[in-house]
Amino acid sequence: MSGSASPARPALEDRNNKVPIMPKKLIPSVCPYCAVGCGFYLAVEKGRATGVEYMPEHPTGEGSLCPKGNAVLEILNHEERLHYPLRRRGDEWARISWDEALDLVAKGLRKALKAHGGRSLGFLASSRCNNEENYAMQKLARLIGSPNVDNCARLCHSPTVVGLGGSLGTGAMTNNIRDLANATCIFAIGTNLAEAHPVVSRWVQKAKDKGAKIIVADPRITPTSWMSELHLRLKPGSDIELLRGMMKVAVDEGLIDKNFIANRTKGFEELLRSLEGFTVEEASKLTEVPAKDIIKAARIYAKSSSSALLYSMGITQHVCGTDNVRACANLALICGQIGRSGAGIWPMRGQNNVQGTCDVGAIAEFYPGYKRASEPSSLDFFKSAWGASSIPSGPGMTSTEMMDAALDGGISAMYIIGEDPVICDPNTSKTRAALEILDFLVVQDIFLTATAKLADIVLPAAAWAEKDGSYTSMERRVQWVDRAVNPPGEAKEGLWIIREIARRIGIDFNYSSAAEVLQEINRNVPQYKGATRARISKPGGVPWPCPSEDHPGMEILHTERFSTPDGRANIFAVKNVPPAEEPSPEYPILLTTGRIVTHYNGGSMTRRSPSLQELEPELYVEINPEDGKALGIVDGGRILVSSVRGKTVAKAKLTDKVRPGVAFMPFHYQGANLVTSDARDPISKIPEYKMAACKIAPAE
Ligand SMILES: Nc1nc2c(c(=O)[nH]1)N[C@H]1C(S)=C(S)[C@@H](COP(=O)(O)OP(=O)(O)OC[C@H]3O[C@@H](n4cnc5c(=O)[nH]c(N)nc54)[C@H](O)[C@@H]3O)O[C@H]1N2
Ligand SMILES: Nc1nc2c(c(=O)[nH]1)N[C@H]1C(S)=C(S)[C@@H](COP(=O)(O)OP(=O)(O)OC[C@H]3O[C@@H](n4cnc5c(=O)[nH]c(N)nc54)[C@H](O)[C@@H]3O)O[C@H]1N2
Ligand code: SF4
Ligand SMILES: [Mo]
Repeated sequence: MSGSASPARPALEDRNNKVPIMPKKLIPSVCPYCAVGCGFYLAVEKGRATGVEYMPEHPTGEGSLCPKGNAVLEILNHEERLHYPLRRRGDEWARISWDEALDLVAKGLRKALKAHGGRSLGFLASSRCNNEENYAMQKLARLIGSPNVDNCARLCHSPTVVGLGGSLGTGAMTNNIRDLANATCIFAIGTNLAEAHPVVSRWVQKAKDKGAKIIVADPRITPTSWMSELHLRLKPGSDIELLRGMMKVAVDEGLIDKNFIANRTKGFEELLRSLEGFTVEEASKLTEVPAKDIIKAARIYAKSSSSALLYSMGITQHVCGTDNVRACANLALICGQIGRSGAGIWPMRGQNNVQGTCDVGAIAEFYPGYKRASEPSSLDFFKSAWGASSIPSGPGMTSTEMMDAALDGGISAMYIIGEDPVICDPNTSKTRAALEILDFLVVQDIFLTATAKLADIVLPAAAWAEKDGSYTSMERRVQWVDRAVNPPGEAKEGLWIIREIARRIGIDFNYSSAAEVLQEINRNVPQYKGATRARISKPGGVPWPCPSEDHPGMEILHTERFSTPDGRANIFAVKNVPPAEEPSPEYPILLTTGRIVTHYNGGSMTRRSPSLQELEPELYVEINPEDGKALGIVDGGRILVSSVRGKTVAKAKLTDKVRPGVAFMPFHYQGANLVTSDARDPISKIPEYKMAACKIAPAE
């Protein structure tokens, strides 16, 4: 394999062996946290990672890293990393050998298979792991006969995959991150990029410095809204009304792009009909945003020469998440703000490899390359590609549906890689009960997470810098990372583990390296055809679609035609759906959850990272001082937050950043999701993390 920066190293086959010990060396790497995909160098001395050095030539980060990226070594070298396979007996853990562990896993999965068939098995792939591991994982699931393979995109951008995919033909970011600097208006709705994607805010700032207008739609005051000149502080869950109000203004004031609508879209007439009789005043009443601000936002967005629309969890994590996404697409389409430099839709994706995990088919609705799991032609293609006599048709169960199915007996065994549903799924009591009732659970992680603690077998995995493989960032950039150091103890590369389990179940996975799996991805995922290892090893890699080895990869999508079958974008006339849960006299506060800059998701890594943990050590809830006064809550006091599902203790932070009647809680700590709602969007099956009715009282 050519093009790699590091010396020839042994393949998976004989990987008991180690990376040779060399004097200090800088090895290119990619941040293992979020989907911005910043690059840096790992300084490796005597086989140990000793420093992080900046990579100014990286096209996205240009050398910058946020606090999490800067602190990666605190977790890579952490003393609590899993070192050995573990077997649980009651509350006791016993260290076992790899042979024993792999035999037990194969036995557990085979037993479920024999008793209840392939469809009784559930697989959670990991958006924290590389494309090669995820490709192997979904292939294993499907070769066993289970269509039930999913990943954490279910909890964040499944509405993008199905909603934006339906509108534009491709459910991915239309432009790249650098291109934000070319926008003259940036409309960020339901996304707090200054905290969740800090390095992206550099590009927003560059646009702003050149005079771009920044509009933020978020119920809360956030570091992102501080960057804006217009903050639409809408009522949570009213985005469709806001977007309809803006579209109504654009239509009435003749700000729409008639040529674009006529030549490149369909469905506009129906949208027009759905706006008949709707007024900005009504939108204002429903959203609690002043009518003049809705009008101002619409004018700026529609008139600007190139407007970027950015969105994420404030849009997707609702029972109407898919329709919210479609409404965002509608606004961009009728204003012709898509398919050009600076104009497009930027879904701000979450995990370092959530884009790639979906691309390579570790998702319930799709085989690799977004081939529909329900289409016979997809099955024919992969039967032939994999030399399989039968593979299951889908869609399989989503991760959220697997938990329900575990409770009613439809799923009896699960294999979870790099996900922590006990902390991250909504309604923790239910999740916990679902995982506890399984006949067999195996968890593969780098730490002993709350989820791993429920497993029968825990498998210690290598972290990103300890294995080879590729990661696809939110801007569709496929980037290769070489193994820089050895995993701790007996921890193994995920691909090796999956391969050995497959072999013990009688599936002949004979991959000798991640590079070999990438070659199979190049063959079977059309978007990745030219994304060969040599090409994606340079800083910044190559963006997909990359249809051939001499193609540079596409930075901007939909310039001439959309990727729908007829080349036209679909405008869907959508109407708002009320949240599943509204405040009531007993539960009068609307609780919304989300992120803070210092912590990351379930916190298995950042809460072990001393420099990050000391900044925000414990679970807190932001409450408006007016509510605080009425409820007898003081700033810094202990409070009890409860919903119909459960309760948790936290610290109160009294602040005007949230409006009266609304409270905000970061979910990075044990306990937050005891309270949240598991109501789901019927189309994408995403949970409504952003809306739960709760009551708050002093803890004593
Ligand atoms: N520091 C940090 N960075 C991360 C992560 C992390 O845990 N920590 N996680 C990564 C992952 S997996 C993801 S998916 C991304 C997510 O990144 P974001 O989507 O930016 O994160 P959130 O904080 O969940 O939600 C964004 C905003 O939506 C607002 N919001 C809530 N309800 C509504 C509503 O009804 N309408 C509107 N318009 N806005 C609303 C919230 O107030 C919040 O400010 O971040 C990634 N980056
Ligand atoms: N209340 C509330 N809850 C939410 C959200 C919200 O906004 N509010 N957001 C949701 C969203 S958007 C998401 S994406 C989910 C995230 O849900 P999860 O994906 O479950 O969250 P993470 O904490 O990122 O879990 C990833 C796990 O992978 C492990 N890991 C890291 N690197 C590796 C590796 O190389 N190999 C292996 N095997 N394991 C590894 C980590 O230790 C960690 O345990 O949370 C969701 N939960
Ligand atoms: S912005 Fe994301 S990818 Fe970049 S350093 Fe921070 S966490 Fe890592
Ligand atoms: Mo996410």
